[in-house]
Amino acid sequence: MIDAAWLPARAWRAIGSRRIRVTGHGLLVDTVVDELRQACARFGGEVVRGTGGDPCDLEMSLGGDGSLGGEGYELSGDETCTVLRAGQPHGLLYGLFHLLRSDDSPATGVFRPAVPRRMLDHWDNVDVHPVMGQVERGYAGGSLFWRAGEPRRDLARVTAYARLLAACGINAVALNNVNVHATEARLLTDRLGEVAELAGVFRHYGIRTHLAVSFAAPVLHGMSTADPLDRRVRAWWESTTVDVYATIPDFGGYLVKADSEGQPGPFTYGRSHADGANMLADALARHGGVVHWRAFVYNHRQDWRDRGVDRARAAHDHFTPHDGTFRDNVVLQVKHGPLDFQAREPVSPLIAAMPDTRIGVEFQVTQEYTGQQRHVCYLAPMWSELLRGAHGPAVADSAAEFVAVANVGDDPFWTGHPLAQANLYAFGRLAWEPGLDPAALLDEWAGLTFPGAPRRLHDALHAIMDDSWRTYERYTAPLGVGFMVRPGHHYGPDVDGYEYTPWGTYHHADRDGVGVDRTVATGTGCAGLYPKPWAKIYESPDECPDELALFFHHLPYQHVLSSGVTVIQHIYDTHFAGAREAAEMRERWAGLAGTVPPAKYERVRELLDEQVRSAEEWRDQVNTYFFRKSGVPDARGRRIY
Ligand code: GCV
Repeated sequence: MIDAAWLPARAWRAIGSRRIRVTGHGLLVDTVVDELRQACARFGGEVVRGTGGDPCDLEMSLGGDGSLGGEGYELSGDETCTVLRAGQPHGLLYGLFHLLRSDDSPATGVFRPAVPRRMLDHWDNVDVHPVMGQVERGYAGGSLFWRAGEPRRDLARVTAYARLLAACGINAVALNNVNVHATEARLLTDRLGEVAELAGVFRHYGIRTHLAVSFAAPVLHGMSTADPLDRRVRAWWESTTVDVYATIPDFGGYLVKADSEGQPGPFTYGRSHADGANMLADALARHGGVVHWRAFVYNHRQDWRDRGVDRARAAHDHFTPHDGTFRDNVVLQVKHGPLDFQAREPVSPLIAAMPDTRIGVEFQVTQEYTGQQRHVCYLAPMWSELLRGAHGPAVADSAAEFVAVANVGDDPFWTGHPLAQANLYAFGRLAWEPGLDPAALLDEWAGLTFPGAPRRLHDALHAIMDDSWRTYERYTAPLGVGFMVRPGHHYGPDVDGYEYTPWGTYHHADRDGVGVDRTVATGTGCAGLYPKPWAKIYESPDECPDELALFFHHLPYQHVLSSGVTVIQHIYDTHFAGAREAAEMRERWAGLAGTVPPAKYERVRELLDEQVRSAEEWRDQVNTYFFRKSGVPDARGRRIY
């Protein structure tokens, strides 16, 4: 059984009961017609093709002067007839899903995506990796694409997935893990047929397929070097790329993690990231392909005692010297924060610092550091803050495209935690329109996922999910300092877990204070990498937003935050509050029996038990740690173990 997620049959009632005319031709027009025919077969409507004949309630056509662009569409009409017009078939597909999520009276106007590419990266392995499993940082079972080294033969699930992605606006996928092991490297060559098959499925929903490749691919295929300036290496990439396009004419391009966490890269040959990315870009250019070159580059063999080295600066320091030197078909893919997808980080200083480079901003829908799809953690409010620039430069102002690490697998509910589906949906929708309101998106997702559900279900979902990211933040690492997770798998608390390791992720707590001094005056200087006014704001402990206080400053426990509470009291208060809120979520959910399908209800119920347990564990470990370090008792006299 494949869960219909946000495309259940019932959601099509309003569309499927109409008389609909579709004009235009092409693969995606056929997809639209198929969708409509299935809906009409169920709800009594009718689809006619071509012009002429009796009037219809819904008219869908291609045409116009090109102003709608490749994916835009226009909705107009009156009570008797809705008119959907698109310049290209993609627009008809997106217009159709717009109608599906609107109630009876869709907003009229012109709709276009904010960015041309809205992409999901899958960290799927072909073989089961001994430590990372089938999907690296996957919390929803196995891969949709491979199982124990073999391609999955039944692609019905991939078809259903492609349809879900199109319905939220995604138009590109990378199939495999950016950590490219030997077997995955063959996807580019003798296992390319597997990629072609998957690309064939995604194509029907307007989604282009990309592949993560190893920078050392030429070496893995028998050459003596992968030097990007070596003529023979360039020729290898060119001819390999010709073969790729002969097999998959609409192939999207290559995704590369180079010189990062042990992956090979141009540094081996004394070359720069620009040399490496541009070589691949040259091989792809004449086919219309792009390189996504990841900026997640830092020293993971740090001496923890060396306070001058700062992982949060690393991507900025590596890449800004290359601004303006990347080819036009290179997208520099930058994680939204300078560390690694923590529940709270400032915006990466790199994002606004490369005006002459195409920046793709990477989010993490898979909940590696936000509860691993065992905790409810609706991430749209976090992404929305980053996009709008609530506490730093607005990501939406600098991003040329949006990418996210996917959270799906072969789990019956796609995402392990059924409510984590909302994160995938919301990412797609925010990538299309970054200004969307997270609470409105939750309504949209819930309206589609639970059509006809009573108001009290919607109210409860808001009560449980709207603030769930802040709840998670409250019971985990405080005030933007990050990490404090168990090394390796990253689930659950371990305050000093990464403190004396080479990974560069520290909180520097001692008996007097906590936090990382990233000021220009006395610290690593990271605060100074931001544009005005943020550099000045972050530099000052009094002006720095409380949320980021310990990211930028090492503060005494008795420092008073702008909220009026001391750092130590903030730690106690938020941890008690966060654990209590998790328990309240569980109570809310308990009242919903009978309003959602029993299997979903039960799965969420079980996971909320784990969330409450884990939140209490976080509360106790963090509070105890800081009580012991600081010796300062809780001002409200609560019990700290
Ligand atoms: C795919 C973090 C994760 C790794 C991941 C890496 C990356 O370090 O823990 O699993 O590797 O980010 O984004 O490349």
